[in-house]
Amino acid sequence: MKATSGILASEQSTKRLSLDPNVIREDFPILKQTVHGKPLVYLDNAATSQKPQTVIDATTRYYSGQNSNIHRGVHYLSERATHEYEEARIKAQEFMNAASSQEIIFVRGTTEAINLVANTFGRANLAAGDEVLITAMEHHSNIVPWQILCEEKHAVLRVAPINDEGELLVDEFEKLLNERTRIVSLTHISNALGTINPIRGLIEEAHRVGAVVVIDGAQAAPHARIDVQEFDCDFYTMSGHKVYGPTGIGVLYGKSRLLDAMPPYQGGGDMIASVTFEKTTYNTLPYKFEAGTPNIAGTIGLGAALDYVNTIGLERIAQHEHELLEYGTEALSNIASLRIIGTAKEKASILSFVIEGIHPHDVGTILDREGVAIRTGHHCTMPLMQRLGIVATSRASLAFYNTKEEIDALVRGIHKVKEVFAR
Ligand code: C6P
Repeated sequence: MKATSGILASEQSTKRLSLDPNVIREDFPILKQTVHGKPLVYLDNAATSQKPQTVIDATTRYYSGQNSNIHRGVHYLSERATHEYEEARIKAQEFMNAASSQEIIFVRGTTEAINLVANTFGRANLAAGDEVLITAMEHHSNIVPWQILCEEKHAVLRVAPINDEGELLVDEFEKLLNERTRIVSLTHISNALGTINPIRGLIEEAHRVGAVVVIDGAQAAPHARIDVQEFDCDFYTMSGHKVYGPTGIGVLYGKSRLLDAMPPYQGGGDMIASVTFEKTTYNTLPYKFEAGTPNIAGTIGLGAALDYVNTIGLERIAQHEHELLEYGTEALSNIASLRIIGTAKEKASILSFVIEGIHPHDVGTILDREGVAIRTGHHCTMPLMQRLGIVATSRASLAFYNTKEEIDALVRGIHKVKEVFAR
């Protein structure tokens, strides 16, 4: 195995309270490169975050020394792979503070997690005239599966509104809850705005009318402590690739009482207890929802990513990212004709903005020539863009390995964009 460097080495020698991104960056080989002759400034972490060497090593180790199918073989390699895969489930359970590892279902990511709930719980429990409540700031992954379900069941999709700052109007949300509300599905943190929703109170209100609550945690897992027991949510989703793990792996947490009662999602190997041509009985949790050979390497990589995040500590991550957010907000606020989109009081490290007279795609393209990677467009939140009266934004999204110097590079790049368009 590779010698320990970066955060792991420094953690072994001293327990730091504040976080030094320059130490942490040593663990991320991709960050050392130049792009168009400039040092890479990676500010597209909400789309996907970069991977520490320990995650890369864990997946390489699996393929070079353990590769085998799981839950099937009696041979050495299969037993090792199964052990590592199930260890990752325990790590995910601890990361989300789920009561049992049976409540941790491995899926491809948040998109699949929400589709799983819509297709199983939703299909089994929704009837004509029932309602599903979402919010105006949802990602398409938390809109379209419910639209499809409502169309099929002749149910009604309701949308709780937001204010111009990008905050959920909690009173309006509560007014929309009623005895027909079966499912409430909302994001913990908005990917386009950074708004942090007060999910604990919202879940409590939704439970008062007997609704089941799904929380889209795609943007929350890398930045905030997840405690599904404290939240008391019924389902919670996360994507591995946003929490420094591999792509193609994510987690659906569900209360075991609900998961037990739900029909399976996909049929195939591993999800069955017995099969005859007349009748199939299903496996116990969580395997009932994991049909076919899963993403074993990705799951093991996710386990390594969660270990890595725990080593740094979510409190320190949140503190550093908050400092970056404040620094970046002030720096961008001082740029004439730039408007920050999403100014919620409770906000994660996302800086979305528009510049008068300049299309976000042009901003992104010119910044790229400066080595600065941001995302531009509607961020898979077209209805949100409509609500805000814009078509797109430029979005810089920050991670714990980002530095104030990188925000300075973003600001210099934005000035360059403005110079180009002033000509
Ligand atoms: N948002 C972004 O750039 P998947 O693709 O399944 O891992 O996650 C989907 C998803 C669901 N909910 C929220 C709040 C999200 O932010 C995302 C992914 C990325 O903002 C890619 S569109």
